Amino acid sequence: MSKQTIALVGAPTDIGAGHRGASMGPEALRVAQIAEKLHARGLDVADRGNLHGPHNPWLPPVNGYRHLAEVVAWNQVVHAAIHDELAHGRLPIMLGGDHCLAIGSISAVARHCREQDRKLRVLWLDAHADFNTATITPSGNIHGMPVACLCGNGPAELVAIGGHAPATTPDVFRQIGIRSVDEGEKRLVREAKMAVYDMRHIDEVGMRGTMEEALAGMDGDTHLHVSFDVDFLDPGIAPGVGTTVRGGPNYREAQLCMEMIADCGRLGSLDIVELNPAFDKRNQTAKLAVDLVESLFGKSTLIRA
Ligand SMILES: [Mn+2]
Repeated sequence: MSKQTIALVGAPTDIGAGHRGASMGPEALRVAQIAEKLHARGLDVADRGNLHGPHNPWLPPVNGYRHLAEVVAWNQVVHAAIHDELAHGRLPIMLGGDHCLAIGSISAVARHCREQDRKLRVLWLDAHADFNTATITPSGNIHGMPVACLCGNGPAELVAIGGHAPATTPDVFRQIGIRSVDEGEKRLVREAKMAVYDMRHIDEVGMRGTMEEALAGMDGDTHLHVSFDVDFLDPGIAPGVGTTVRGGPNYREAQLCMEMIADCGRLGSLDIVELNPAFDKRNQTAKLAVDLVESLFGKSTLIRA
C-alpha cells in the first residue's frame, strides 16, 4: 500500500461565527506543529497554505442569516479544494475557520463518495448539534446550521453547494459530546432521527461504549469523515474556542475517542474547526488539538496488536 498523503487546507475565516478569531485557527495549528507531528507519524504531509475568501463585514442577520453571501463564497472554495484532494487520493484536513465551513468540506466528501460508490459516515464531535435554521436560530450565525444545511434544511445557495441537494442525509451522522441544543433545534434533531450521543449518554455508558455504537456498521466501503469542533472538549482543557460549554469530555475521554477512531482504520477526511486563538492561553488549545489529531492518526502509548 502506498503511503498516505495528508493535505492540510487552511480556511482562515470566522464568517459564520458569533465571535471574531477563528480566522486565526489555521496559523495556530501550524504554530503547534501539526505538519511536523503528522510527518513524525510516518505520513506524507503537504501543506497547501490557505484558501482565500471575502473578509468578515461583521453585520447583523438578514432574514435569519448573518453574512450569507460570504458564507456561500467561502464554502464554494472549501468544497472545490477538498474535493480536489480527495479525487487525487489524498486525505484532506481542513484547518478552520468556523464550523460553517463543514458545509463545503462535507458536501465535497459526500460528492466524492457518490463518485466512488462508497458509503459515508460522519462523526460530528461538538458541544452543539449545529442543526439550526433561519426561523429558529437565536443568532443568525451560520456556524450553528451546517448539519441542517447538509441535510437540505437551509438556504438554497448553501443546500446546493456541490451540485447535489441535499448533500447528504441525517442517517450518516453520529453526533458525539452534544450538551447545548437550542429549544427549537431539539425538535428538529428528534424529527430527523439524528443519532446523538450527548454527554448524558457518555456519562452513562462511557466513551468506549459510545464510540463502539458510533463506529458500528462500517465496512471496507465506508469513508469516515470526522468533523472535530474544538468546543467538543471540556473548556477546562480547551479554553481557546468562542462558545465554551462546560461539562465536555476530559483529556482521557477525548484521547480514547480519537484512539478508537484510529483503530477502526477508516478515516478518510477531517475538519478541525472553531479553534479561536483570541480566547486561548499560550496556544494550549491548539497544542491539545494537535495532540489529539496525532492519536487520531494512530499515536498510542504502547504497540498494540
Ligand atoms: Mn460546531
